Amino acid sequence: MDFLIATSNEGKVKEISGIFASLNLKVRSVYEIDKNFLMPEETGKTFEENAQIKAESVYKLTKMATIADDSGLEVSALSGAPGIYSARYAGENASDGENIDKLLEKMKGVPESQRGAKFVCAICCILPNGEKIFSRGECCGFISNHMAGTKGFGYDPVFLTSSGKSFAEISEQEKNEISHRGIALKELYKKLKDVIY
Ligand code: ITT
Repeated sequence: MDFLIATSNEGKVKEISGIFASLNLKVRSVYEIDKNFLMPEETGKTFEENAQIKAESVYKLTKMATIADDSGLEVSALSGAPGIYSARYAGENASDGENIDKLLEKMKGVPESQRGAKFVCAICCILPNGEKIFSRGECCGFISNHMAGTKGFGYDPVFLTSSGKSFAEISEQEKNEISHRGIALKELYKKLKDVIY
């Protein structure tokens, strides 16, 4: 079965394609079907609600198997912020760099022992018959006080894994093995196996 990915984020397309290829599933971006596709407004209150809104918008248009990812960073010292607002932390249409600058500013002076954070990823998959399958992955780490590395996307340069390296310093494959997205997609695959094979 081929899947459409409902996202405008190239970093997600790359990672999801890589993980799905390793599971022998094929994915394409919705923009291959409709280059003018407009992502819906994310009006949900949870990662799961927003993932469902994105998946439904593509499913309604195509009636094809669709997956959408809503994800973000929850920082303990900031009471879980930026959370579902991670993409727009520094304002609507903020760049990754602007979001990171705001995060590092907010975390100024926070001691190392209190810099814990986790990435969360909720996936909503809709099958051609309309059945919905959800999965979630979380990955714990720390917020650095400076950027390191050039790989990945989003907050990767300031998210430290237990090895002390940032997500932007490790290979995509290494990230996929431990990341919130890798965990959520592997859980989705387990659920899908019962339905499509
Ligand atoms: P779509 O809604 O079109 O999928 P988006 O980038 O707006 O794209 P989200 O609304 O899910 O996606 O926002 C996710 C935010 O969390 C965004 O700022 C990402 O940069 C960040 N994020 C999510 N996963 C990440 C990861 O693996 N590494 C770094 N940042 C990540």
